[in-house]
Amino acid sequence: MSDTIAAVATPPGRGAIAIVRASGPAARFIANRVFSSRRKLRERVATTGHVLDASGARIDQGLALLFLAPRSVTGEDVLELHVHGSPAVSREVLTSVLAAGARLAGPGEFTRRAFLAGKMDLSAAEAVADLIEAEHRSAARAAAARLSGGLAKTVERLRSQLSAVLEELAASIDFPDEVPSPDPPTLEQRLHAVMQELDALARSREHGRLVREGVGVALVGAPNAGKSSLLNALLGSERALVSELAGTTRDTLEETLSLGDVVARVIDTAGIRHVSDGASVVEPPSHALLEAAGIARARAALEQARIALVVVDASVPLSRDADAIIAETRGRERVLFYNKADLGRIAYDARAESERDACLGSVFCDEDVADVKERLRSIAVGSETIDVARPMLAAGWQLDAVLEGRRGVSRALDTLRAGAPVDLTSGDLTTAFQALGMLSGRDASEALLDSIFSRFCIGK
Ligand SMILES: Nc1nc2c(ncn2[C@@H]2O[C@H](COP(=O)(O)OP(=O)(O)OP(=O)(O)O)[C@@H](O)[C@H]2O)c(=O)[nH]1
Ligand SMILES: [Mg+2]
Repeated sequence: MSDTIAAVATPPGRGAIAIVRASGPAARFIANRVFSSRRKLRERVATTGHVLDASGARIDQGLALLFLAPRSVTGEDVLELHVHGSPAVSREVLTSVLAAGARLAGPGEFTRRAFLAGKMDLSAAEAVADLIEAEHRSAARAAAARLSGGLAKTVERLRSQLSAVLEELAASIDFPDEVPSPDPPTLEQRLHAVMQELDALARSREHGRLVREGVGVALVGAPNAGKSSLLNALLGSERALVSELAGTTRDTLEETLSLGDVVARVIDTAGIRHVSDGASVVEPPSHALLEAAGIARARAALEQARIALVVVDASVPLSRDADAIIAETRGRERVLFYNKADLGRIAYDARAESERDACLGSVFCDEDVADVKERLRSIAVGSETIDVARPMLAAGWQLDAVLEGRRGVSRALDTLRAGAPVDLTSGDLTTAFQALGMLSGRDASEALLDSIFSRFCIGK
C-alpha cells in the first residue's frame, strides 16, 4: 500500500464547501506542491492559503488540514483541502492533487485503508456504508449502533469463550499429568450457551434486514378498487392520482411508509384485470397496449413484494378480476382490505370462508387506515419489538459466518453427547472460532473485502 489516493470527499453539486482528500505517503509532499500559505502547515491545524494548479496558478482560496500517520482516519498521512463548494473548483483541485502524484481512489478505498490499518472492524466498515445509504432514521440508528461495534463486541465475547475452551483442551493434551481435561457436562453447558447466543444472532438477521431494507408491499386489486386512494391515505398526502375512472394508475409508484420501527416500501400498481376480456377500460383502443404494460408491471411488483395489500371494492358484488386476485394471493403474507364500506358491504358479506384475514373499511376513515397499517406492521415484524440498539446482522455474509460458527459448535456438542473424548471437539471448535473471526474481519478473505468496499462511493 505504497501509493497515495485522492478523491472529492463531499457529495457532487454545489455547497458551501467541498473537501478534496488525499491519503498515503505522498500526502505531505502533495500539500507542499498544491497549497501555498504564509504559515507553514502544521499537523491538525487548519491553515488558510491558496490551492494551486499544476502550473502554480491559484485555483481557490481555502483551508488545508494535515493529519499525520497513524493519527488519521486511514492510519496514513492524510491531507484535506477545504475549498468553495462548486463542482468546477473541486474538480480542478482534484486534478491538481492527482498531478502532484496521487491516483484517483476507488470506491470505499479510504475506508478500506482504515480497516486494514486496524482503525475499524469489518462490521463497522459495512456500517459506514449503511449509514451513508440509510434513508430513514431507524436504519441510520441501527447502522450507528453497529459502527460503535455492538456486533463486534458480542462476537468477540463469544470468540473468547471458545478460545478459553480451546486453550483448556490444548493444555490438557500437552500436559495430561498436570492439567485435567475439561469436565464433559460443564463443557457441554458452556458450548450450549454459546450456541444459544449464535442462534439469537442468526435470528437478528431478519430484523437487521427489515430495518435496513424495509419491507416490500404491493398494493394490488382490480381497477378502481381504491388502491391509489389507500396509498394516499396511508401516507397522509395526495401522492398518487385518484379518479373515478378505472385505469387511472398506469405505472407503478413506490413510496416509503413508516410503520414505526420499520418502513414499508409500498408500490401502487395499475388495476389488474383480464385484458383479453374485450376492449380496454380506457379509450381509445390503442391504449390497450399501455394498459397491458401497466398490468405486467403490477404483476412483477406483486411477485417481488413480500406482502400483498389487496384492495377490493366491497360496495359491489365481487368482480371476476377481484376474485382472481384474491385467489392468487391466498396463502401469501397479505392484507385483504374490502374498501368503500361507506357505500356498502356486499362483496365483504359474500366472501369465502377461507378469507378470515379480510378486513372491511374505507380509505376515508382514519381508524380503518390505521388498522391497515397495524396489520402491515404485525405481518412484517411479528409481535416482537425491534431493538435497533441491539447487535443485528445486516448482511448475508455475516449470517453465513454465524451459521458456520454455529455448525462447528453444534458438531462439538454432538461429539460430547456421544460420549467421545473431549479433545475430539477441538477441530470443530477451531472452525467455529475462525468463522466468527470473519465478522470482525480478522480472517476475512480478499473477495469478501472487495464485495463490501465496492458498495461505497468514491471518496469514502
Ligand atoms: N365512497 C368511497 N369512494 C372511494 C373509497 N376509496 C376510493 N374511492 C373512490 O374510488 C375511485 C377510484 O379510486 P382510485 O384510488 O383511483 O382507485 P384505484 O384502485 O387506484 O384505480 P386504478 O388506478 O384505476 O386501478 C375514486 O373516485 C375514489 O375517490 C372509499 O372508501 N369510499
Ligand atoms: Mg390507482
